[in-house]
Amino acid sequence: MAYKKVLTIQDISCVGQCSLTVALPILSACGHETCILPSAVLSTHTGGFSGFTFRDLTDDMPAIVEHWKKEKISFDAIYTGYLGSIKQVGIVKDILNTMGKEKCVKVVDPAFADHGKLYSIFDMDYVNAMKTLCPCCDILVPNLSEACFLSGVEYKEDYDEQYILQILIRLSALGCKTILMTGISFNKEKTGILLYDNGKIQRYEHEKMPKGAHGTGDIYASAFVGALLRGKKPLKAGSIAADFTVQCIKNTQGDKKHWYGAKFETALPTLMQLLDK
Ligand code: PXL
Repeated sequence: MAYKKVLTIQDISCVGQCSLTVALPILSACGHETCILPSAVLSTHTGGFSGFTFRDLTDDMPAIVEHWKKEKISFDAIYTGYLGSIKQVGIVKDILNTMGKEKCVKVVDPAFADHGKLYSIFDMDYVNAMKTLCPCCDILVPNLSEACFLSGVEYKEDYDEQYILQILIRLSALGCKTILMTGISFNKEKTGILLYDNGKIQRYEHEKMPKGAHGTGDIYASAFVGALLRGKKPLKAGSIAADFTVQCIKNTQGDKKHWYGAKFETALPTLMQLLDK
């Protein structure tokens, strides 16, 4: 198996099982060297905790990247998630454009909204800045809320295929080459992922969980990148990531004290099995 070097850029939420505390172990478990560039350090994530601390690391980034350039460090894949500021989006754009090896796989998870609402620190200026990353990545991995904010289509919970197609066409117009949407459901029983590539749509349906868990977008995107770098095709990598995420939610359900994240660690053996299939 090829040994890949991946850079992931997202925050460190010290407590809360999201962003880097999820991406690093999942990508490592998939067998990849995982380098990190923290976008911010927070005491906890922002979804349900109050009074969290937030240290924006935007100003540290240029010197870190300069050092890497001097050391001739480059990456087989770059995967970005929750970022700390609008200024940082510009720095990340430069990283996507300059720090990849030839054939570097670039995955952008917009990571700024859920359930039709922006996460607490973000506003429409941030959404507009994120649009500028769309042409710089190979695969955009938005949930429905992020896809709506980026495309300017109103968020709905009840929708049909035409509605999703309209979103995909508008996202493509922003310069997205391939789009992998998660949590797309056209009926009550099932949900699934949808891969849009050059006007072609492929889908994978899976079990719909009655209740999600915080951080599952990061779990999904990390497992997707991990599987992709193991040589899986995008739809297969997406289906592995989806099945793993469902298992993470199942392993967390029923534990009321664990409201802030998913116990993804307990499902890593499932991920290993899915990768070997
Ligand atoms: O899981 C996305 C995420 C990442 N990082 C921080 C967050 C959130 C979602 O709320 O608050 C800090």
